Amino acid sequence: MKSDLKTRHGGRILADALAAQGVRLAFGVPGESYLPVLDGLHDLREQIRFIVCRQEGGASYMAEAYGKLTGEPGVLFVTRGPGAANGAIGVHTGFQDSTPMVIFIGQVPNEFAEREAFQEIDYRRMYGQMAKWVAQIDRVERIPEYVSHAFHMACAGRPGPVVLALPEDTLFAEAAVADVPKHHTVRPAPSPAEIDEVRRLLDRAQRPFVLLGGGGWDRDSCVRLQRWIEANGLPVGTSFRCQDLFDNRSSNYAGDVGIGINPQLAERIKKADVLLVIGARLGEMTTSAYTLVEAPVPKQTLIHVHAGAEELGRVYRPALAINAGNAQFVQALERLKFDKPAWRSDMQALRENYLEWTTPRPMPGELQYGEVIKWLSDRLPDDAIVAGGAGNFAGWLHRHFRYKGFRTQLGPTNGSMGYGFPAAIAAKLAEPKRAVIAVCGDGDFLMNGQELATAVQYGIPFVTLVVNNGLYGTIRMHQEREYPGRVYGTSLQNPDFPTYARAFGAHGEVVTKTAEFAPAFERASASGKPALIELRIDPDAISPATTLSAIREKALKSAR
Ligand SMILES: Cc1ncc(C[n+]2csc(CCOP(=O)(O)OP(=O)(O)O)c2C)c(N)n1
Ligand SMILES: [Mg+2]
Repeated sequence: MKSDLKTRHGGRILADALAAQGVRLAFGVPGESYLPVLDGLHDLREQIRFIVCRQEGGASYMAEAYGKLTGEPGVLFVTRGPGAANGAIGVHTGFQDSTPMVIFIGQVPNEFAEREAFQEIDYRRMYGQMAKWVAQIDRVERIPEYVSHAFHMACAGRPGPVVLALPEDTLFAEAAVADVPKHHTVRPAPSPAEIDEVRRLLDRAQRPFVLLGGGGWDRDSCVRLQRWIEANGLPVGTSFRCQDLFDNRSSNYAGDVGIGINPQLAERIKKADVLLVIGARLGEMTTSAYTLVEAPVPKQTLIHVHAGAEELGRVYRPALAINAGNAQFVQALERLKFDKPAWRSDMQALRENYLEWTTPRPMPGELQYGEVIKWLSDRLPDDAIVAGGAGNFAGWLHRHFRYKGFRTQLGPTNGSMGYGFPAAIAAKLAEPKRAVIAVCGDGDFLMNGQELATAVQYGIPFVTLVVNNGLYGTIRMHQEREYPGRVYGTSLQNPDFPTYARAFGAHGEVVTKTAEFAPAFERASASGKPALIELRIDPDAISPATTLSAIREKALKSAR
């Protein structure tokens, strides 16, 4: 049979393997270490679009965002050593965010291995803690097998990144091998006995709370779960930066359980008798540093549902641990029915509190950033994708934006700066018909501002907001609290952002007053180009809840 197969070089075998896995988009920065792959991708350019980026950090965030948005592995190509080092940020993000990704890295030829040859790194050691699996393909004829294994591994159980290193000789070598069909996504289902136990525990609950989060969700499961939760009158929250798993307009939605959590919601979660957690790991950000749920034995009766068996019992000893995929669990849950008037009245109180908590309050300065977010939340189409990064500017987004459906939010749960802008590029490439906006800080944006060149090169139109306070504001806030008045290393001198955007061929605007925002946004959207709007806010407005001066005063007072 083998004689029927065409001989191909390793790069072409790899490109064909990606096409067989259903890959449509890949991101990367080229290197001489993987020229045969570029040659293979050249042959398949009608099937797979290779998006060439300006820095591997941006490219790796794009691959991560693609994986997060579509549920299919985001594919990244980086060169050895330096490329691998730059690209690590998206891999770390993908790991903590449970995002399926497959990362291909060039490698020195096998004949030079272990000499510390030019740009040589042992990727098994380098990526050991940030990837589900790291391997090196030493034989050209095994490329299809390794790629199939990598795609299975990235999607199975708790999704995550997989790294494959490609020694140069493997790519230049030729072989006649068959392709492998597209991977399956393998996730466990709950047993009938486990679902009976869920019924028993919920049936005696007076103050239950449902918490959704983590990776491995799909649109259908979110819609069905919402229907089930609404029919049964349960209150629900979402874990840190997973706010789009439940329509925030639903009267069952009580808010996000993340940084800067509504204190009343935090209290309510602490006092829940049964906590049904679906898909969330219950990480540090979601548990307010392990205070909402005590480790290792929670006060609440914890029902923890997670697709990764290794996550169950890792921090918390649940009353009931169920190893199941979200879709499989939701399907089984639909068989249960409850009629508890007490749950409904509790839910209504939580909802009223949520509505009050998320109403923007006045902040110092002429530009009311909270009102801008509310305006966007009210005006953008329901399926618009909002990509955010890390920094205090994101606090307004978390609090005042209402996410209306699955994958309308892209954010780094590992708190990694520089994410929003490249994530928005990937989102617009993956979903060209949907509106996309990026919300960035001034520090955050410039970590990957160079990808404006990529957005312009590929003609990707979306609007980016850069919230400029001239500060690494988050760090300044902590600095003023811990060492009041001793400001150091947290001030920024910024470029003129609209001019910077225009230099790349993008549209640029600055907004200094609330009323200027709507017309600026309309102009930016109508430009048909990548567009940047700088929002110049008062640096004292450090969060939706307080000011820098108030933090400093309080810290000084308690020091006296
Ligand atoms: C890659 C990375 N580097 C550093 C940090 C630490 N850090 C967290 S927030 C922050 C400041 C963010 O500044 P900016 O984007 O201007 O947002 P602001 O807090 O001012 O709203 C820093 C430096 C981080 N989270 N990620
Ligand atoms: Mg800032």
